[in-house]
Order: sequence, then C-alpha cells, then structure tokens
Amino acid sequence: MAELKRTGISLEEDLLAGFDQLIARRGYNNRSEALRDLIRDALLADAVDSNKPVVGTLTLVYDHHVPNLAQKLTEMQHHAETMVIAATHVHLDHHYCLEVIIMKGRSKTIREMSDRMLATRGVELGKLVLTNSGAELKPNK
Ligand code: NI
Repeated sequence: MAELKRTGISLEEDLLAGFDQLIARRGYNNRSEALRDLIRDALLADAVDSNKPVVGTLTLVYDHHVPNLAQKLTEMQHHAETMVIAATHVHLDHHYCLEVIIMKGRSKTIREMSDRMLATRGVELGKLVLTNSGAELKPNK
C-alpha cells in the first residue's frame, strides 16, 4: 500500500452533514475511507470513459438448448481482442447455464465484446461490471 498523505478540504456545513449521514448509513467508520472510495470510483469512471485498461466481469445466463449457442460464445472468447483471464460455467438447471467471464483489456474493447455476447440469441440475462485495482493496469495488447 502506498504511503498515506494528509490533506484538508473545506466544505459547506450542510454538505458535510449530508455526507456524514450517507457514510453512516453505508457503514463507514470514518470520512477518510469514505472519501478514498469516492475518489477511487471517480478514477475508475474516468478510466472507463477514456478507454484505459480495466478488468471486466461479464455474467451471462443463457438457454443451452438454443442450437450452437454455447459454441458461439466460446468462439467469441477465443477470437476476442481482449484477454479472457478466466471463465466459469455453472449448469443452473435443465435449461439454463450461467457463465462468468473475466477479461482484461481496454474498456471499449471489453464493452464491445460484452455487448456482442449479450446480444446473441439465447442469451437472456447478463451484466458487465468494469473495475480496476486503482493502479494503472498494463494492457496485454
Ligand atoms: Ni451448462
């Protein structure tokens, strides 16, 4: 962990009161940790907006009875311009499979790949979550 630096900020009283109420509801013990998390969120949003390297976790739920669907989804991962780090498959029930795919790459590439997979016929639910470690991630390509 990097060395901590102290800083002071000036806020309007009611803004600070609102902030204290918010962080109490969310279970923070102090303002510093809450502020650090807000700053990390802002930096992540900026990384995503500016197509920087991030990690993406794509969750898919699909009907494996749709012809060639599992094969199509596998092909997409093999041919992706982004790096698939890991994929986990769970047979949910008679019809449905859950797949969680973890990718590393530029945010735009990961989004495009995820949108293609989510738009494939037979994929019924899904969500992409983009994140990073807070440090600048090195792209693999
Ligand atoms: Ni399955």
